[in-house]
Amino acid sequence: MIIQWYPGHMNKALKAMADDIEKVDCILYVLDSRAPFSCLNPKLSQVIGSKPIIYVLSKADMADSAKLDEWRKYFSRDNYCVTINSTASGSSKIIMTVVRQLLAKKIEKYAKKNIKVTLRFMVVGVPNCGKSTLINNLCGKARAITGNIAGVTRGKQWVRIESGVEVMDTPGTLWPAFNNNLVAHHLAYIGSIRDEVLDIPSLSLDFIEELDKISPDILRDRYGCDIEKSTTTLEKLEKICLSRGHKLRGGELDYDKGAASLITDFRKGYLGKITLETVHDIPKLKKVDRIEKQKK
Ligand SMILES: Nc1nc2c(ncn2[C@@H]2O[C@H](COP(=O)(O)OP(=O)(O)OP(=O)(O)O)[C@@H](O)[C@H]2O)c(=O)[nH]1
Ligand SMILES: [Mg+2]
Repeated sequence: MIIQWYPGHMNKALKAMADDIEKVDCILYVLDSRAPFSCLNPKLSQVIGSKPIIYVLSKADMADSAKLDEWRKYFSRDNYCVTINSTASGSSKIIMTVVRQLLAKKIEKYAKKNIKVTLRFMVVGVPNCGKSTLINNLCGKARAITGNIAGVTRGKQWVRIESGVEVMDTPGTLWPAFNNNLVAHHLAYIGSIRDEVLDIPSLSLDFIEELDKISPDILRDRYGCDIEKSTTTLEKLEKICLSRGHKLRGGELDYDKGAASLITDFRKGYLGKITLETVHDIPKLKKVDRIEKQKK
C-alpha cells in the first residue's frame, strides 16, 4: 500500500514557520516515542536551520521503556533530549529547566544589564505527536486545542507560559512525498496521517505482520485468541474480528471494523507499551525504497 498525505495547510504552515524562525530562541521538536525516527521531517530541518533544538520524546507512557532509553541516548548525542508524558500534570517542568540551561548565556547577558528578557520557543512536529498537549502542560491549563486525530491545529498560536516565556504552537507538518514506505506506515499507525486517505484493512494486515515481529504475545494478550505462528495475517485479522464480535448482518466477519479496532487499540495504548522502531532500524528507515523507484 502506498501512503501519501500532504494537504495545502502544511505547506502554508512550513512557510509561516520559516518567517517566524528568527523570532525564537530555540525549538522544541516533539517526536512520538512509539516511532521517533519516522517523526523526523526533512522539511522541518530546512526550516529550523541552526536554531538550537530540544528533542521531546512525547507519549513516553505508551512506549517500550528500554527502546525509548536507547532513543533518548541517540538524540542526546548532539542535542538536549527529554522524555515526557504530557498528559500527566506538571510533567513538563523538566523542559523549562532544560530551556534555561540551553539559553543560559542569553539569560545571563540580559540579567547583567538588568533587562527583563522574554524567552521564545517554537513547538514543531508531525501531526498528532502531542505538541498542543505539551503546551497545555507547560501552561498548566488548556490554552491550545488538542485531539486524537491528525491536523487539529491549523494555524500558529502564541501562548504565554509564564512571565517572560512565550511559546508558539504550530500545525503538524509532513513532507510532500514519503520515500520510505516503512516510515509512512509508522506515521499512519501512530495517527499522524488522516484515516480518510488510508486503506485501513490493508494497513491492518501490514501492522499485524509488524507486531508479530516485535512479539507474537501482543496480539494474543489483547485478543485472547490463540494466534499461532503458522496462521496467515488474514486469518489473524479474522481472529481479531471474532474476538471483538465484529460481524455483518449475515454473520460474515466485518473486516473493516476488525481492522479499525486493531489500529485504534494501538493508538490508545491497549496493546501495551510498544515502540515500533529501534536505533538499529535507522538504516532501514533511511533507505529510499520502492515508492521513489516507482516514480522513476
Ligand atoms: N498518553 C499520552 N497521550 C498524549 C501525550 N501527548 C499527547 N497525547 C494525546 O495525543 C493526542 C494528540 O495530541 P495533540 O496535542 O492534539 O497533538 P498535536 O501534535 O498538537 O496534533 P496536531 O495539532 O494535529 O498537529 C491527544 O489525544 C492527546 O491527549 C502523552 O504524552 N501521552
Ligand atoms: Mg496541535
